[in-house]
This record gives sequence, structure tokens and C-alpha cells, in this order.
Amino acid sequence: MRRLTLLPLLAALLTLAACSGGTTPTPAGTSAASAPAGGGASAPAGGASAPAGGASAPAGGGAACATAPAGSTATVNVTIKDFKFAPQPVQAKVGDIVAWTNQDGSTPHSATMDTAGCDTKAISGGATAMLVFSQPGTYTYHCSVHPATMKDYTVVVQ
Ligand SMILES: [Cu+2]
Repeated sequence: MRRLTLLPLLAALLTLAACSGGTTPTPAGTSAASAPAGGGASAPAGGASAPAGGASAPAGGGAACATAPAGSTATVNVTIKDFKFAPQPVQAKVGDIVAWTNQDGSTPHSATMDTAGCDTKAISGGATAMLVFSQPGTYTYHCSVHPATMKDYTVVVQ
């Protein structure tokens, strides 16, 4: 008699266990998968500040660059187009005459050294202005007409 009454109880317990066991395990773990996606994105930003070293351009004796004499022949050419200088950086040697040619229609631009004290002044569209570099260094420059957007360019003189 006892076994007969216990069997339905056992059956009931087993089905309960089976039911509760079946429903609970899955939902918790699923959301974890989305977490790693955000973290990696910001890594490449650091490279941008590199050109800051330009301040090392010749502080000492005399002019490191100057307006090239009239009639000079350019040895390095830089193009100004679409509000950009190219190439960037400009690679030059001591004594080179670097010519900036403005190809931006009627928009004037300049190549103005940040600290070295030489400047093409405004170059009108279609015109060329030249500077001569007499000391090695990294010269940062900008456009004095558009200083907010045309800046942090460099002439590297070796
Ligand atoms: Cu400009």
C-alpha cells in the first residue's frame, strides 16, 4: 500500500524537477556577448600630435629662411590646391629654393613659417612665391589667410 501512494508523489516530483530545470538555465547568459564591441575603437587616435616638434627649428644665429631673390630657380616645388599644401611634408636640403604655387583660382594663400620668420606673403591664384632655407631643421608653417584650417604643415630641411 505505501509504495502505491508514494509512486504518484515521486512522479510528481520528477516532473516538477524536469519542468523547473528546463526553463531556467538559458536566459541569463545571452546578453554578455555584446559587451566587447565598444572598447577597441578609440585606440588609433594617439598618432595625430606628432608634428609638434617643429619648435626645434633654428632659434639661434641669423635668418634660417628668407624670401628667395628675384629670378631664382626653384629646386623644390609645392602646390597649393583645394586649401591644401602638397607634398606634406616638404623635403628639402640646405640652400634649396622652395616654390609654392597657388592653384586655387582666385583664392589667395600664403606659406608662413610659424616661428622661423619668413613668409611668402599672400600668393594670388596662379602665382608662385619662393623661400630659401639656409639651416637644417623642421619648419612648421601655415597659411596666414586661412590660419584655422591650413596649419601644421612642415618643411623638413636637411
Ligand atoms: Cu590659404
